[in-house]
Amino acid sequence: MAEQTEAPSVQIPHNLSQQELLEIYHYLYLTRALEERLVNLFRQTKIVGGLFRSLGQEGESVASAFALRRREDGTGDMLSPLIRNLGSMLVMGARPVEVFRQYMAKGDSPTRGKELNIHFTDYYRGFIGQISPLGDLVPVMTGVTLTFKQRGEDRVGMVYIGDGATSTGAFHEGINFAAVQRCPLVVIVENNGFAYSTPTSRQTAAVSFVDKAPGYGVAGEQVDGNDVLAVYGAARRAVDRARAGEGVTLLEVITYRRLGHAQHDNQSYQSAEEIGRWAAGNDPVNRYVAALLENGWVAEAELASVRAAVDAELDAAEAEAEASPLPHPEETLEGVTADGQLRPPWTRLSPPDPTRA
Ligand SMILES: Cc1ncc(C[n+]2csc(CCOP(=O)(O)OP(=O)(O)O)c2C)c(N)n1
Ligand SMILES: [Mg+2]
Repeated sequence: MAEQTEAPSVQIPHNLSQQELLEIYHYLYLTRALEERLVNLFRQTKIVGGLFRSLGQEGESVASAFALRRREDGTGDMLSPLIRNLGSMLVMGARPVEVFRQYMAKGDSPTRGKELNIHFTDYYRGFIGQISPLGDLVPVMTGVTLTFKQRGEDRVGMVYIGDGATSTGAFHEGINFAAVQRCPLVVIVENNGFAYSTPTSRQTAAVSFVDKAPGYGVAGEQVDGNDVLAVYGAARRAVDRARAGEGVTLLEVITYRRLGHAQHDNQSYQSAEEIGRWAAGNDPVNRYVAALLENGWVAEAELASVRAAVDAELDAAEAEAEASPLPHPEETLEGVTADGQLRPPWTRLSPPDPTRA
């Protein structure tokens, strides 16, 4: 039994309940623990392709997605995550076993071994998996939210974009059109200091990304991305604005990429001192836990029972995914085209006739 907490002297912000605070903690811990297990699998060469971590950014992913209306029947809000938004996917209902299977390219993974990591989509749970060309999901989510508006559906979209990806034409076209159409869209610019090895200062001459909001005629807000409750509050305001028909918000979250671009990147271009500073005093999970305990909003025993439940869930999910079969080779071309018919490889100008091979 979890011990009873005393009535808190400081009010929990943003109308969150104690239960919701624990739910947020569940997703934060789940994201970090799941990624740590993925690192072990990567080192055992059980992961196919790269491994991208969100260490230090779990807070903004989880807290922003938590502001959305989450349903599993295709009537809720919708988000489009990036490679570092595992936390957002989990909040929307992605299951750890699916993530393990994806990373291990198993035959029963959501994309049946055809896509990597967290690149998968579920319209019912409300996530549209990212594609590699950066920035392109902004116009896609503009289209999605324009559809919500035209159909009169009470739904909101959220799209994440890195500091680096704001330099693409797609970002500009997408946010501009969404602004003009007053789409119910929240654009989250994750300013984590780097785009691969390029620092943010070489990405834009603007002092900050939120300064771009007035240029597009949209609402703008900047928030400390490692303050979980502040991110939730800002995302909540942006989502409420969108739902009220007040159009787009550009929300800049300030955070820091504490690891390299992916596991293969030794981040030699980042200063060890700077990484250490963010790790020691500015870890989003530690800061969140400190706020919960200092204000008496939850008890340590309740956090411990969340961790125990997540660890057990991950043990089961990992074992299940390890036991999953690899894809059958003959499935390689199945589900690749919409009509299900096999087409010659588009990369060849004069495709060979397979019946004569
Ligand atoms: C249009 C395009 N250009 C380049 C790349 C290669 N690329 C993949 S991730 C990345 C860095 C992205 O940085 P940022 O947008 O800041 O996101 P972060 O990795 O920091 O989360 C680059 C250059 C790409 N996928 N798409
Ligand atoms: Mg970046």
